[in-house]
Amino acid sequence: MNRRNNDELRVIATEHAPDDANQVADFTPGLIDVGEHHLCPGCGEPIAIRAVMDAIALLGLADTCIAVFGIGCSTAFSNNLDVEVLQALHGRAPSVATGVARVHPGLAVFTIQGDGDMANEGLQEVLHAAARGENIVCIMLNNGVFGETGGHLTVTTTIGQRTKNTLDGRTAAEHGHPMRIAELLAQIDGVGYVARGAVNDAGNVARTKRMVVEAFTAQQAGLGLSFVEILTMCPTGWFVPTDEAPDYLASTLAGTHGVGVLRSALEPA
Ligand SMILES: Cc1ncc(C[n+]2csc(CCOP(=O)(O)OP(=O)(O)O)c2C)c(N)n1
Ligand code: SF4
Ligand SMILES: [Mg+2]
Repeated sequence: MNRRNNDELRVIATEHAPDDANQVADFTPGLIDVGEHHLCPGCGEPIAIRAVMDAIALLGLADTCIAVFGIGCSTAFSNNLDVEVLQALHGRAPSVATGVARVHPGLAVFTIQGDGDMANEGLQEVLHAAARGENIVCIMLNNGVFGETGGHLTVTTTIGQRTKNTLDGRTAAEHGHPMRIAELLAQIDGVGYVARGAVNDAGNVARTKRMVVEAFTAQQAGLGLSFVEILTMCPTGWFVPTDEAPDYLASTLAGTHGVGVLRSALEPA
């Protein structure tokens, strides 16, 4: 496979981004079969995955990428994607991705995991993959709950956040402190890019897509592990009305897990 260098990828990304954002004809996602899925109305995960797919399409990586999914609500959505997909056991996606990337170093190998999957069930997997500098992109969809199994707390649940087993809100004294996964990974040598986005409004969706483009750009340039955490709405697991979930995300998760680029080995544009 021909690898594109940083500059070529940046040209592709900047040439397409401004116009595409305004063309109604381009609203149909290229790499998502928009047929039925059974995620809840108002769920942020399909929006986040669309941002990932749009970034892949933009960089021309659709035919040379492999997704490795963890276990969570997003897992079923992998059936809607027009890219190659592998399924990992709970928490193990970075290790599966490591194997694929080492056998096929020319591919754009990436993981999609929830916060429970990556940070509770398998935190060591991503930490060690980062320390080894595996040339993969890891995406964590962070809704602060184990959504698929009923909305109980994870290690990213914020102080005061109501979950199925913290009905009066998480307290540090009883349930421990939340962990900031992007900040944790940003300290590790071997990491080429770390950012945290969100999908609770249009501006954040656009920003998140740019982060994913940068993450894959770093991966294509061989800069080591790239990580993008994406804050997503889970109205069902949060027990909030669907239309209140975007604001709830801003007032809970985003207060602890701040949006922005935390580390980048890419040369400034
Ligand atoms: C080894 C193992 N433990 C537990 C489960 C049950 N399980 C399936 S999905 C899930 C929650 C995943 O939560 P998260 O990763 O945050 O994804 P979300 O559903 O919130 O998108 C759990 C605990 C499992 N499938 N395998
Ligand atoms: S439970 Fe939450 S994460 Fe799962 S599909 Fe519903 S809204 Fe999305
Ligand atoms: Mg979750």
